Amino acid sequence: MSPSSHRRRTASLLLAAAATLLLVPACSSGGGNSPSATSSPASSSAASPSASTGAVRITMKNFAFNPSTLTVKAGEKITVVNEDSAAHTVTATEGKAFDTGSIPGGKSGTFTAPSKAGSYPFACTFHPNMKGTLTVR
Ligand SMILES: [Cu+2]
Repeated sequence: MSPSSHRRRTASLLLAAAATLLLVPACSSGGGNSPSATSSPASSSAASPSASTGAVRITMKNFAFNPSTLTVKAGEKITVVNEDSAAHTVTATEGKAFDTGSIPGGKSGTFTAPSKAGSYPFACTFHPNMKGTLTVR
């Protein structure tokens, strides 16, 4: 009767710490103040008038969803970009409403919003503390 299950938990904590260490040196850009003296051009119609498809996007970075809460239209396609080195998923926590499956680090995936209006909590199946909420209207 030895409680050996405790060892497993310690091992996974070590893994998580190692993954965090791997992530740290990734951010090397920045560079402080860039001398952008250009005043924003007035009346720039930069955004294309049509092409609203695929505009909704979730980025995964530093083990978090960004944005973590978002509102989309029913059946809208959502692009998921994984900027971490670890794999992530976007998985509905209730009712299997949607699931991207595993998205490897540096890759992207898509899923389709449910056709029924409501609030859909989601999480990463690998990192359950990565959470968000998708609202369908
Ligand atoms: Cu994850």
